[in-house]
Amino acid sequence: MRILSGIQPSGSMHIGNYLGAVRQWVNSQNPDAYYCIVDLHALTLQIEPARLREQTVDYLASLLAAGLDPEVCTLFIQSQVPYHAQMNWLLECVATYGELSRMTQFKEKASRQEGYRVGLLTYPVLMAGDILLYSAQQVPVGDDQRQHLELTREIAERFNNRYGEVFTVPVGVQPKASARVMDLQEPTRKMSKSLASPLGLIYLNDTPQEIDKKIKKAVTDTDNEVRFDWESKPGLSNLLEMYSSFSGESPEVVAGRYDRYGDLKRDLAELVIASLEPMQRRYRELRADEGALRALAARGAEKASAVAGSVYERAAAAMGL
Ligand code: ATP
Ligand code: LTN
Repeated sequence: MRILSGIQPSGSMHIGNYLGAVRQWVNSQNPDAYYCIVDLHALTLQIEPARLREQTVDYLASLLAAGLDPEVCTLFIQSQVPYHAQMNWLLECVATYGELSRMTQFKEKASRQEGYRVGLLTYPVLMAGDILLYSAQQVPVGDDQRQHLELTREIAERFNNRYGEVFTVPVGVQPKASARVMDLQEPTRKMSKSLASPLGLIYLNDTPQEIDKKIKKAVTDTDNEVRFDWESKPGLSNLLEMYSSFSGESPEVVAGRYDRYGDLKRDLAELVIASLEPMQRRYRELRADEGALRALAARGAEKASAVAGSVYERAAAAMGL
């Protein structure tokens, strides 16, 4: 199964990224799976160059620590495969201004700043290129990327109709649980790197004390009945679903074991701490050898380029270049 997905090296990786996307990557990795750290996407918002460089390596270590195996799949850095930027231009001449300006994520992010970059608007086109360059059949992503996936399909079909069959039309794949992990402080908003509220996110590298504190302070409601119900109990349901994602039980079964929010929070904190601990240990070992991480990314980019290059050439030729 040909798979491609990407993650932005902005901020630090959080459990929304892990449960919504990266854990699916690990479970579906195979010799035909390509995973990239999308550093070009990270330029759409303000980021210090030195931080971007550093975080890109952090992400390599985090993805390996989470369980990606470079002997099985291909892991690479987007900017090291120049076809992504080239394909972006071809597809900007296929996508329309109207459809890009209707993207929810664009409207949200643009409304929060003055003088936003053109890249913030065209970002889904770059993403479509990421996917189409690898003829991906499946794209494992969190729920927030559904709309961008739909647009990718639309662009692929339009291109194929206009210029001939070049692209595979991909489908987005969401996990059964935790496709949308909510912010612990504002449980009606998704946990997000770019809108980080200090206590709202659990990072994969948080200390046990930080995890404990954030879960204990998570916003719930006041009626004190432990019930899985997103409509009337978003904060509590978010915690139950998180529990269920780490333990493998259904959220209803977890809810049935508790009478008090405090007990659930205590056990959830313990479960999250224990689940992240082995990854944190591996992360520290891997991050210590930056040379090895960079060498691995270079090998990944070489493998990725061979695949992306041939699709790019076909797309360019089909358009008359
Ligand atoms: P931002 O919110 O600033 O756009 P992000 O936290 O969404 O950033 P990305 O690198 O853009 O991070 O996303 C990587 C993957 O993680 C994507 O597949 C995305 O759908 C998924 N993801 C992000 N946030 C969540 C979340 N709260 N719950 C589930 N999946 C998520
Ligand atoms: N837009 C995504 C990140 C992303 C991506 C991709 C995901 C960039 N390119 C290709 C899947 C496939 C996001 O913001 N989460």
